Amino acid sequence: MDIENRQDRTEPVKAVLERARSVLILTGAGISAESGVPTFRGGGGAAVWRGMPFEQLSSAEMVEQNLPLVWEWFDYRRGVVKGCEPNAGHLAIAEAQQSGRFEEFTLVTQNIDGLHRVAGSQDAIELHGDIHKAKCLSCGSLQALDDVGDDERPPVCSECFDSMRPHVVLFGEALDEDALLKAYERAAACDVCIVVGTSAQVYPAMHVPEIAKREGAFLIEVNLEETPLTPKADVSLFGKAGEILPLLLRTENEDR
Ligand code: BV8
Ligand code: ZN
Repeated sequence: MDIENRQDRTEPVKAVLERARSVLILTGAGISAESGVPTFRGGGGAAVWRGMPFEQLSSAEMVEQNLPLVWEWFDYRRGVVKGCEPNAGHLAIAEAQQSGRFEEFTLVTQNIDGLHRVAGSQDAIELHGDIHKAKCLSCGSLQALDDVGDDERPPVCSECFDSMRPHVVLFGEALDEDALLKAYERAAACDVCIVVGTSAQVYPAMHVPEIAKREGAFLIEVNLEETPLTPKADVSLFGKAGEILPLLLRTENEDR
């Protein structure tokens, strides 16, 4: 089926959602774009900083080579996020979870901006960490960055006094096992998997929709453009997440 026919097929897709018992939503940077958070690969602006590509700045070796620069990079990114509010896409996902209309509702995000939490989503699986937290290099204890303040970089762990790093999974680093396994389990069990605003290039996060599809889920993609996931999706809804998700996730009788 060519792309044109897929566009704006929200109605039939809503019918599939009406029958769903378990829904899993995977989000990427695109869901925060309308909140003003730059994306990585769609020319959104975060791709290069101080002449370095973000993959190099956000890499495991950079933590060893130049932890102060890694802090500068994430403090800069946190500053950008601080001025951003959740958009209608984040809110539609939080409302769908709160509505209780699905027996099982799982939100998995690749984003580290915390906007799903601000929008009211509970228990989101943050596969790539949280830009608002610091993690100790030695004992692994986590601390909210608002508590450690901006004066000391790198922050000092209150438990063991070693240096702390951003609590973010960098390229070349393993994801949290438990978080990943939980995401895989929920993906294998879901009836509908909705993938929103991701260029579908980063692994192992992109195993999540692949597992869902393999185990029989109806796969819906919401993006501005085609991605490597498009050929695997049952439906791709092309457009802005902030416009499509409220249409897709809100039921008729919800007063809007
Ligand atoms: C690991 C935190 C091993 C940091 C991130 C070759 C092949 C396959 C894999 C690899 C490979 N070479 C290397 C790898 C592994 C690598 C990887 O997948 N690389 C890719 C790029 C090829 N993966 C890793 O390194 C992972 N670790 O493999 O470790 C290991 C195992 C055991 C022990 C030790 C080691 C770690 C990956 C996590 C890296 N950290 N983020 C930070 O934020 O700085 S990933 C980073 O990319 C972000 O988290 C981001 O979320 C993620 C994915 O990007 P997207 O979210 O998709 O964003 P993007 O800008 O790309 O796309 C935005 C999309 O939105 C676009 O499609 C656009 O059209 C759309 N959009 C825009 N506006 C809207 C919209 N859609 C709807 N509405 C809109 N308004
Ligand atoms: Zn410590």
